Amino acid sequence: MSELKTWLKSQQEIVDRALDSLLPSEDTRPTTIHQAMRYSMFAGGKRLRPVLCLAAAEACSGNIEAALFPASAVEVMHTYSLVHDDLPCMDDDDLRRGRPTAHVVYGEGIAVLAGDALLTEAFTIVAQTPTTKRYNARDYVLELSQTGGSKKLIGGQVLDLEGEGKNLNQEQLVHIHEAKTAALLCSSLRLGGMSANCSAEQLQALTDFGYNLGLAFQVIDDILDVTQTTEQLGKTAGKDESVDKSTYPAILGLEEAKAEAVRLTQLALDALKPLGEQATRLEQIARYMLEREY
Ligand code: GRG
Repeated sequence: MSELKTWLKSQQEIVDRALDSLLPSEDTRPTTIHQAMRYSMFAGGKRLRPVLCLAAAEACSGNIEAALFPASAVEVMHTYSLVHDDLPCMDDDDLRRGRPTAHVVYGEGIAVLAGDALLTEAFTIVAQTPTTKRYNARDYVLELSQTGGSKKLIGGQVLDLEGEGKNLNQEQLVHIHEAKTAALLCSSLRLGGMSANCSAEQLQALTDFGYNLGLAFQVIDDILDVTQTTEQLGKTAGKDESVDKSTYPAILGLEEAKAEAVRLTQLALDALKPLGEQATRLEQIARYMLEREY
């Protein structure tokens, strides 16, 4: 596992360098907006989506230089969604990744605009992905815009807002997570594959892997929320204890939620079979995500 951690760190550094060169510098006028964009971009995120994008390109015999455009674009879109999600009119969070959120530091107006600018920038970046025999800029932009739109990321946020304070059932919860979490993970993988001129069969494998991995990621995130909170409180975790009503542990209980994470991860791993040995990194990442500390 430590070899994987070293590899992940090296990929994160490569992605950070690409983001640094692709985004407007802090002294580009008007400087406030560019500083706010960079404040949120370089705040210590795990870079999971870009790393998946690069690993998908590798699984389809692609090269990292081409894949760095979609890898950066998905992280920029992800960051926009976090900046807007934290706003007072949404989740109203003061902290993100252990630091004050963008609206706390720069004010609400600049935070809204920084999110808007990041979203726009994501398309500028993804459109620069080199053309392959099968895919071109139109395909890359369509892929990202469908995922960012009202049926996926934004639609998921709408369902989340409308579900606040309600007891959602598992089907409703899955629907939100498909849109809010799985869609962008899926597109990260698909864009990596597309930048590597993947075949239709490879693209389908990456799609199925991304969908199941995205749902597993969310189940694991919900579990960690419970176990880490109860750990902090010095308690033993149990069903429905100190958890939001609309999470997997709240609906299924902690043990069932863990079993669901294992089941979804296995579905993701099964989906990789058509990609053969070249998908080893993707397989390792999926297993590693499941082993995140409970
Ligand atoms: C369009 C405003 C708007 C929102 C779209 C994606 C989203 C909906 C909201 C972001 C908040 C959120 C909790 C999304 C669920 C996905 C998730 C667990 C995000 C956190 O991703 P990590 O863990 O974060 O990869 P880091 O900080 O590592 O980048």
